[in-house]
Amino acid sequence: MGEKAPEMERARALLRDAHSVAVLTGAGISAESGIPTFRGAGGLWKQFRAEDLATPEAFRRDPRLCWEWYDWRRSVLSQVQPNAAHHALARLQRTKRDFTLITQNVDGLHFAAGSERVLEVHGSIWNLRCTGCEREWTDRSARLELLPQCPACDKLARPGVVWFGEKLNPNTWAAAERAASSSDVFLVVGTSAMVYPAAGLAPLARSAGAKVIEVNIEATPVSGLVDCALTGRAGEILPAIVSSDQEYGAGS
Ligand code: BV8
Ligand code: ZN
Repeated sequence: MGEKAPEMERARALLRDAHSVAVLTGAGISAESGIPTFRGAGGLWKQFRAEDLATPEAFRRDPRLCWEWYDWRRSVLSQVQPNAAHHALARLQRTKRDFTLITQNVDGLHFAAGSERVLEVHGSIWNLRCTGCEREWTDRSARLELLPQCPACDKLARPGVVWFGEKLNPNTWAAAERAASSSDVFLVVGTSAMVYPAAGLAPLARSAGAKVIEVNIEATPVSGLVDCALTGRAGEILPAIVSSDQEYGAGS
């Protein structure tokens, strides 16, 4: 750990002593599971960027191209596992009375690692939603029959995610804001902190009095406001700062 040791120790102590913890994760926490991040090197698909495809206009213009991207991502995700960072957060949740995991990721890897009640503020790639009757369902098949239709009304189905320009689910977002503003410690892991409103959660937590810890391989727009910036891979840092404390409520 070298020069990181004091900062790591500080982060470990902050997490250990916290009563209520909120965590925000982005694509960087899944990078070590082999999932390319949005803005990193592997973030392209064919010659498209996420911002070009993850929009209602792109879906309206060419639903098949949009679905081919999502179907490819689902097939890649169906072959990967959560990594040590996902598992460390699932462990941390079990040691805290008050813990909320907020993720921008749509990959479902936090659930696969055993985290519970995860707030998926940008939805889930495993959900489909009808463009006609709004019905939503989960389909975990690695490859979909394109173009998928609603089982109830036969209209075209879309990915159950939040696209750029679309509102986040109001209940999920309100829960995320509540968690951020009532946390003692707010942990931000693997996000470029560029996508709003999720990127506003760390400043919100800090203004409400939380200590903010950031884990990232590089500096981000929120690095200037955090109390503890840990530079490095989430898969290495999270297991080191999440002590294998007594599970909360165990033995009581
Ligand atoms: C909304 C789901 C309004 C789909 C996604 C100008 C200024 C401010 C805001 C805007 C603006 N113009 C437009 C907006 C709004 C827009 C926005 O913020 N745009 C950005 C690009 C400027 N936001 C929206 O449109 C949102 N909706 O505002 O609605 C509204 C209100 C009322 C009524 C109608 C509308 C909706 C945003 C949601 C978009 N959907 N995903 C899908 O996945 O297909 S966003 C997408 O980006 C993913 O969810 C992803 O998680 C998210 C954020 O990216 P990151 O997770 O941070 O990933 P990234 O690759 O960027 O960074 C990875 C990080 O990990 C890096 O920092 C890297 O260093 C680090 N890392 C890499 N490896 C590791 C690591 N860290 C640790 N360990 C490692 N090993
Ligand atoms: Zn329908």
